[in-house]
This record gives sequence, structure tokens and C-alpha cells, in this order.
Amino acid sequence: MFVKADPYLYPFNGDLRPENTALIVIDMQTDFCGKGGYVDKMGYDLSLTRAPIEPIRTLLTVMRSLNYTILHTREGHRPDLSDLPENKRWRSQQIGAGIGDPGPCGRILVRGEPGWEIIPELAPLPGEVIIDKPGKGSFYATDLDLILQRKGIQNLILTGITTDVCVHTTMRDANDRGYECLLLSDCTGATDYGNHLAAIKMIKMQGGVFGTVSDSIELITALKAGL
Ligand code: C5J
Repeated sequence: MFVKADPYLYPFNGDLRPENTALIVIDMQTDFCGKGGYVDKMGYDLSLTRAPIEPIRTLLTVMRSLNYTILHTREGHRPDLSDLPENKRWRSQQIGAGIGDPGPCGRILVRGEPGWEIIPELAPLPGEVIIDKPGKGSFYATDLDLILQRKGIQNLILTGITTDVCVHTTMRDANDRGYECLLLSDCTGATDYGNHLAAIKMIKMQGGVFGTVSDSIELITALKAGL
């Protein structure tokens, strides 16, 4: 099965099955797309990071019904901030949203706080893997690679926020590790729309330097046609 994508049909070898393919939903947390969260406190337009919610919700329904592996990630730090680099904390303070500081949704980007939770619309179902990560990439200081290897996953479909930061870092790292990557443009969003577009453009250069790009409509069409 192939999905219509740019710059090449996905996956490169046409081998797309529930047994070898996972959907990863990155950081759909209140801190990144909810009122009073980290991104809101920094002053960004929440409509940009909320745009992927409905497309992801629809895609989850389809991929769950077809028994694809679903993974979710959450960016956040331990309550004692022992895993928070000093410079990351300092930078967040400069922009008025200090990681670990109290806010309307609890302590910003701290594990267990309301703002750190995945938004209810996209809540993981029992049995779906949740990866807690202290950094931008989903592989750094986590067991994601081990879990993907144990499940025999070769194809990784990337969704979530933000396109240019956590999604891109994860895609670049996954690509280096040999995973065949697809980013869904309508299931991602950034705090800056220009950066969202630029992040997508970067993937497409050099024949698909990190993978290829499609959208949820094309993926769902291919999945349904393959039934
Ligand atoms: C950011 C993320 N942008 N999830 N995190 O700090 O992309």
C-alpha cells in the first residue's frame, strides 16, 4: 500500500501494515495548545497549535479501528526540576513563561500538573504507549526506540506540535535511526505559521531528506482503499 505524498509515495517500499507502522502524536498537551498553558503565556496565537486537534482526532478513530500502534508523547520535567537544563529554564524565564513556575494551569511543563496533561479531546486510550520526555526530541532520554524495536515498527507517521520543534526533532532523529517517516501537514502546527511551512519545506528537499509529507485525508483514503 502507498500513500500519496510529496516528494515520494509513502512508504518507499509500499510495505504499510498495522504490524509495522505506528502513529505518534507529539505533545498535544494543554501547555502547548490550551488556555493558560506555556505557549499561551508566551503570547502566541493558540489557533495555530490547536489547528491539528480535529484532524488528529479523526485519524485516531480510523487508525485505532484498524489496530495500528498509537503512541503519545508529553514534554515535561520532574517536579524537583532535576532534569531541567539551567539554560532551558533561563530562556523560558526571559519570555515570561518560566518552566517550573506557577501559572493558570499549574507549574509550567511540570509532570503531573494540569497544563502538562494531554488535552481531553486526544486523550490516550488504555494500552496506548505514552512517552515522557524532558527534551524536544522523543528519543532523547526515553525508551521510545526500544519500544518501537520490540514492536517491529519500521514506519513512523508523525503528528502533533510543534512542527518546527518537537515534531521536527523527532522526525530527524527517527530518520537517522532508519525509520521510514511520514509527516501529516494538517495534523501538525507551530507557534509561527511561517515556521510550520518552512519545516514542511525542509523535509521535502533533497528528494525527502527526512522522509515525506502528506495529510490525513490522503492517509485515510489509502488506509480505507487497502481494506
Ligand atoms: C516546544 C514542542 N516548542 N512540543 N515544544 O517547546 O514543540
